[in-house]
Amino acid sequence: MSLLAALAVPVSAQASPAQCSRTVSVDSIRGLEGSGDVLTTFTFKVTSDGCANEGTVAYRTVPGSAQPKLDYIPVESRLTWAKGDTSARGIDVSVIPDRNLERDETFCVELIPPADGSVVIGKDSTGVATIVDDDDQKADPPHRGFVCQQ
Ligand SMILES: [Ca+2]
Ligand SMILES: [Ca+2]
Repeated sequence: MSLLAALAVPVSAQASPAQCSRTVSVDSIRGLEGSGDVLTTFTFKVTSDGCANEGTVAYRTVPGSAQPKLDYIPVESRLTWAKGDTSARGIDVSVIPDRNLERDETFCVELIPPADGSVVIGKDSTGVATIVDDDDQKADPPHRGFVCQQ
Protein backbone atom coordinates (compact mmCIF):
# COMPACT_ATOMS: atom_id res chain seq x y z
CA MET A 1 0.00 0.00 0.00
CA SER A 2 1.35 3.40 -0.91
CA LEU A 3 1.94 6.07 1.68
CA LEU A 4 -0.88 8.20 0.30
CA ALA A 5 -3.29 5.27 0.30
CA ALA A 6 -2.31 4.52 3.89
CA LEU A 7 -3.36 8.02 4.86
CA ALA A 8 -6.83 7.69 3.36
CA VAL A 9 -9.61 7.14 5.86
CA PRO A 10 -13.04 5.54 5.50
CA VAL A 11 -15.79 7.88 4.32
CA SER A 12 -17.57 7.50 7.64
CA ALA A 13 -14.56 8.94 9.45
CA GLN A 14 -14.00 11.95 7.18
CA ALA A 15 -14.08 15.38 8.68
CA SER A 16 -17.14 17.50 8.10
CA PRO A 17 -16.47 20.82 6.29
CA ALA A 18 -17.20 22.72 9.50
CA GLN A 19 -14.46 20.97 11.41
CA CYS A 20 -11.41 23.01 12.27
CA SER A 21 -8.13 21.85 10.73
CA ARG A 22 -4.56 21.66 11.89
CA THR A 23 -2.42 23.91 9.66
CA VAL A 24 1.19 22.97 8.97
CA SER A 25 4.05 24.71 7.16
CA VAL A 26 7.69 23.88 6.45
CA ASP A 27 10.59 26.34 6.54
CA SER A 28 13.39 26.74 4.01
CA ILE A 29 16.92 26.27 5.29
CA ARG A 30 20.56 26.59 4.23
CA GLY A 31 23.71 25.06 5.62
CA LEU A 32 27.29 24.18 4.85
CA GLU A 33 27.80 21.00 2.84
CA GLY A 34 30.63 19.59 4.95
CA SER A 35 33.81 17.98 3.64
CA GLY A 36 34.61 15.07 5.94
CA ASP A 37 33.45 11.47 6.28
CA VAL A 38 30.42 12.18 8.47
CA LEU A 39 27.03 12.97 6.93
CA THR A 40 25.78 16.52 7.53
CA THR A 41 22.28 16.74 9.01
CA PHE A 42 19.89 19.36 7.62
CA THR A 43 16.76 19.84 9.74
CA PHE A 44 13.59 21.32 8.22
CA LYS A 45 11.29 22.86 10.83
CA VAL A 46 7.58 22.05 10.48
CA THR A 47 5.28 24.32 12.46
CA SER A 48 1.69 23.57 13.45
CA ASP A 49 -1.04 26.21 13.85
CA GLY A 50 -4.80 26.25 13.72
CA CYS A 51 -6.71 23.56 15.58
CA ALA A 52 -4.92 21.01 17.72
CA ASN A 53 -6.85 18.05 16.36
CA GLU A 54 -5.16 14.71 15.86
CA GLY A 55 -3.38 14.73 12.53
CA THR A 56 -0.80 13.23 10.22
CA VAL A 57 1.03 14.74 7.25
CA ALA A 58 3.27 12.83 4.86
CA TYR A 59 6.50 14.25 3.50
CA ARG A 60 9.15 13.40 0.95
CA THR A 61 12.35 14.86 -0.42
CA VAL A 62 12.25 16.26 -3.99
CA PRO A 63 15.41 16.60 -6.11
CA GLY A 64 16.65 19.97 -7.29
CA SER A 65 20.15 20.72 -8.51
CA ALA A 66 21.15 18.46 -5.60
CA GLN A 67 20.55 14.82 -6.52
CA PRO A 68 19.39 11.96 -4.26
CA LYS A 69 22.11 9.49 -3.18
CA LEU A 70 24.80 11.77 -4.65
CA ASP A 71 24.21 14.92 -2.61
CA TYR A 72 21.66 13.83 0.03
CA ILE A 73 19.88 10.71 1.29
CA PRO A 74 16.23 10.77 0.12
CA VAL A 75 13.55 10.27 2.77
CA GLU A 76 9.81 9.64 2.69
CA SER A 77 7.82 9.35 5.91
CA ARG A 78 5.17 11.15 7.95
CA LEU A 79 4.71 13.35 11.00
CA THR A 80 1.91 12.70 13.51
CA TRP A 81 0.45 14.97 16.17
CA ALA A 82 -1.76 13.83 19.03
CA LYS A 83 -4.82 15.87 19.98
CA GLY A 84 -3.75 18.97 21.89
CA ASP A 85 -0.16 18.92 20.62
CA THR A 86 0.94 21.96 18.58
CA SER A 87 4.68 21.53 18.98
CA ALA A 88 6.98 22.07 16.00
CA ARG A 89 8.63 19.05 14.44
CA GLY A 90 11.92 18.52 12.63
CA ILE A 91 12.52 16.60 9.43
CA ASP A 92 16.15 15.46 9.34
CA VAL A 93 17.81 14.88 5.96
CA SER A 94 21.40 13.67 5.66
CA VAL A 95 23.56 15.67 3.24
CA ILE A 96 26.54 13.88 1.71
CA PRO A 97 29.75 15.88 2.15
CA ASP A 98 32.38 16.19 -0.56
CA ARG A 99 35.47 18.21 -1.44
CA ASN A 100 34.36 19.14 -4.97
CA LEU A 101 34.51 22.73 -6.12
CA GLU A 102 30.93 23.42 -7.17
CA ARG A 103 28.02 25.80 -6.92
CA ASP A 104 25.54 25.81 -4.08
CA GLU A 105 22.86 23.17 -4.69
CA THR A 106 19.23 22.81 -3.68
CA PHE A 107 16.69 20.11 -2.90
CA CYS A 108 13.27 20.31 -1.25
CA VAL A 109 11.00 18.65 1.26
CA GLU A 110 7.34 18.57 0.25
CA LEU A 111 4.48 18.16 2.72
CA ILE A 112 1.55 16.04 1.51
CA PRO A 113 -1.66 16.67 3.50
CA PRO A 114 -4.21 13.88 4.07
CA ALA A 115 -7.33 13.68 1.89
CA ASP A 116 -9.69 13.98 4.87
CA GLY A 117 -8.86 17.66 5.46
CA SER A 118 -7.84 17.11 9.09
CA VAL A 119 -4.48 18.70 8.27
CA VAL A 120 -4.10 21.50 5.71
CA ILE A 121 -1.08 23.40 4.38
CA GLY A 122 -0.46 26.89 5.68
CA LYS A 123 2.21 29.24 4.37
CA ASP A 124 4.48 26.72 2.64
CA SER A 125 4.04 23.13 1.48
CA THR A 126 7.63 23.05 0.22
CA GLY A 127 10.82 23.83 2.09
CA VAL A 128 13.96 24.51 0.08
CA ALA A 129 17.34 23.38 1.38
CA THR A 130 20.37 25.20 0.03
CA ILE A 131 23.57 23.19 0.39
CA VAL A 132 26.27 25.83 0.58
CA ASP A 133 29.50 24.66 -1.02
CA ASP A 134 32.37 25.05 1.43
CA ASP A 135 35.17 23.96 -0.90
CA ASP A 136 35.50 26.94 -3.23
CA GLN A 137 37.16 30.18 -2.23
CA LYS A 138 34.73 32.38 -4.11
CA ALA A 139 31.01 32.37 -3.50
CA ASP A 140 29.25 31.34 -6.70
CA PRO A 141 25.54 32.10 -7.04
CA PRO A 142 23.27 29.04 -6.97
CA HIS A 143 21.81 27.64 -10.20
CA ARG A 144 19.16 30.06 -11.41
CA GLY A 145 15.58 29.22 -12.31
CA PHE A 146 15.66 25.66 -11.00
CA VAL A 147 14.98 24.92 -7.37
CA CYS A 148 13.12 21.61 -7.24
CA GLN A 149 11.35 19.31 -9.67
CA GLN A 150 7.57 19.42 -9.44
CA1 LIG B 1 32.55 20.32 1.08
CA1 LIG C 1 31.53 20.72 -2.50
